Amino acid sequence: MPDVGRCLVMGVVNVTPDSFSDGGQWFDPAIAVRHGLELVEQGADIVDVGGESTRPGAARVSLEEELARVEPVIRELSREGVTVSVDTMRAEVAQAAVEAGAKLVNDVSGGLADPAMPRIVAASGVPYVVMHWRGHSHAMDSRAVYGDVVTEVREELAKRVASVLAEGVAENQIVLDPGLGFSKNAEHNWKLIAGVDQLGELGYPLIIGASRKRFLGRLLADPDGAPRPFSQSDDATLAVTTLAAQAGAWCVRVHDVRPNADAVRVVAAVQGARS
Ligand code: PMM
Repeated sequence: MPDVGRCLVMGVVNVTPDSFSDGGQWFDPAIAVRHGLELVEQGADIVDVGGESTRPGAARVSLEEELARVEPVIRELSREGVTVSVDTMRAEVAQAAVEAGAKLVNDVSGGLADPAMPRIVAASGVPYVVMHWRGHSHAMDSRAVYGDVVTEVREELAKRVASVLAEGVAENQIVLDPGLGFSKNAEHNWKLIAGVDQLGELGYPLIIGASRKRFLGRLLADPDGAPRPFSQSDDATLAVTTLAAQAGAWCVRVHDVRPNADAVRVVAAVQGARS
């Protein structure tokens, strides 16, 4: 992974007809590749390519469909020299993606959806994002029940770490993610953002994905309570990026790259000025 002495920016390319905020926009492989290259021009360090929507309530796509969506895009972006990550819960997709040039596996299920995933990632040697997850899209909202969300997410992530290490993943491959919006309501998400430093105490790099999620739209609801549309929550995403970078996050996963890339550079400049 690029080591640039600041929080990294991961730009999102969802090659899906139905993703959370950008579903359908980059569904054509050539358009997805062009968008990935644009994100790099705008300052993305990593381009995250996904072929399965994880929005609440989404149905799963077949393995064949997911592969057909992501593989050509990953191959072409990698050929262009882009550092690509693959957003998948399937070991076979992760394997094909790494063979096509992906340099990171981003598994929103943290190895829970496909038991073969940790071994495949261990063999590949690439960094592995282990996200906090309590179940597939159809079930995730009903599992958003916590006493102390930061403590529980931290404990559940620690268990996932122990499990993937036992499967052969190396310590230095692991990146953790609290999984904002995945089996979490707005209050949980805010607590987790406030608790980034506590999650960092687990000793692994952290990635934070707040971009265009429902909790931002709810915070910014109009006086009648109608949530702000996703497309108008990018300034709020930027605020989360700034806070996360300041708190020591390793990477932020965002849709609107340029302002976030600017923000992490501002944070790095201020931190540099302090030391
Ligand atoms: N969120 C989404 C998809 N993949 N990966 C990681 N590591 N962290 C996240 O928070 C995350 C993710 C859902 O957002 P999208 O549908 O807008 O891509």
